[in-house]
Amino acid sequence: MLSPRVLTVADIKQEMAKIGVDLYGIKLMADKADLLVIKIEKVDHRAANILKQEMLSLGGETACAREVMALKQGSAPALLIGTPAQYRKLIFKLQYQPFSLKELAARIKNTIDNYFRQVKKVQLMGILNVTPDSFFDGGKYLDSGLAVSRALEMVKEGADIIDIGGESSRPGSTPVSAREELARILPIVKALAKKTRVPISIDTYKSEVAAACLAQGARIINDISALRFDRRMAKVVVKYKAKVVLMHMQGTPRQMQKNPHYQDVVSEVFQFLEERIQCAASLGIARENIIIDPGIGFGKTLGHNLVLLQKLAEFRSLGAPVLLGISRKSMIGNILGHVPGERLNGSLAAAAWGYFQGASILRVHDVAQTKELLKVLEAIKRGD
Ligand code: 8Y7
Repeated sequence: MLSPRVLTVADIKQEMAKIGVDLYGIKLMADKADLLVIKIEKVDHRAANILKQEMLSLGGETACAREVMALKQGSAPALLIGTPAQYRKLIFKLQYQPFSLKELAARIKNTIDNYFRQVKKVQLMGILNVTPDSFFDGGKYLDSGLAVSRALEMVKEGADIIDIGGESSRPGSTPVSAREELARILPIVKALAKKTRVPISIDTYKSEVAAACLAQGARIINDISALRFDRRMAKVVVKYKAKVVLMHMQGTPRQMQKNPHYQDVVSEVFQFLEERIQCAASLGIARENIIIDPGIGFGKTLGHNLVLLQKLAEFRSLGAPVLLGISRKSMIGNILGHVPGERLNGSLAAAAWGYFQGASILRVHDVAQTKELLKVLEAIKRGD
């Protein structure tokens, strides 16, 4: 029998080995099984014409609006279509081209490398809210002894990071002072840092809160403003060589859900994060200390959140680990019609999606349950 069947691209190398293709051949040919579409947001028309010709000559494509081909002055988006092998040749050929194509070639190379970089092991960030008003666990851990116990319990359950927050960022919530925020979380950070080596993350946008907690052993700053709300934050992160989460948010927690609006939510969030990475790096934060996050639910409608999740893998092109926070959020409630206490199944479904899209860190309330989910997914991925 001929038995023709479509193979999943993930195992192309394995399939080649099985039929006796030699190692060099595998290396050469596996690249041709992949088709990568790369969007460039703004290409000079003249450069786009060269990209069109070069990609066509390599058997690939460059798609752009008709006006671009008319060679009128200006710039426009373009979609490159090709295999990794074709991009390699393109990058080489662009070295000798004008209109900043050499720089574009370097960016394309970097983007492909970033996109294909494997997540070593997905990490779980367990959420600990020490607030009276967080939507799920608000008021539960106001006693610092209870809070520390819950954190240690999450460590036992498999948390790789504990994220401690002292100010709720739920839509319409009222800000608290740095003093109040510190009074809530600093005793917990102090006690916890002595009891576990699991990195402590501080969910704050205030440099004063960050500095005090980093001085007591916290290692990560989870800044929902991506260093925008407090101009001294970057300096504190640099001083303590901390990691920082740069999250996208449209507006401020108080009014972000009033009327979220985007032309193209994925492009806009992507470009925002690209700009914040550049800003953080220019202020002295090491690239390897930067984590990015599309900010599910922060100034976004259900539709915006769904499209961001659908395209989550695209954010890997930025070369920073991607954090996904979706646990028990209203987005899950909007789909299922459930209150926060009944959103575990939905949260696990979203976590599984995040895993397959290449998220590096999942921020969750339910560490034990998500850990089991990951164990099963990892076994399937490994195939043993
Ligand atoms: C996120 C977050 C919250 C998130 C990051 C909630 C503090 C709302 N969500 N931080 N914080 N990403 N990095 O539902 O998605 O937990 S608060």
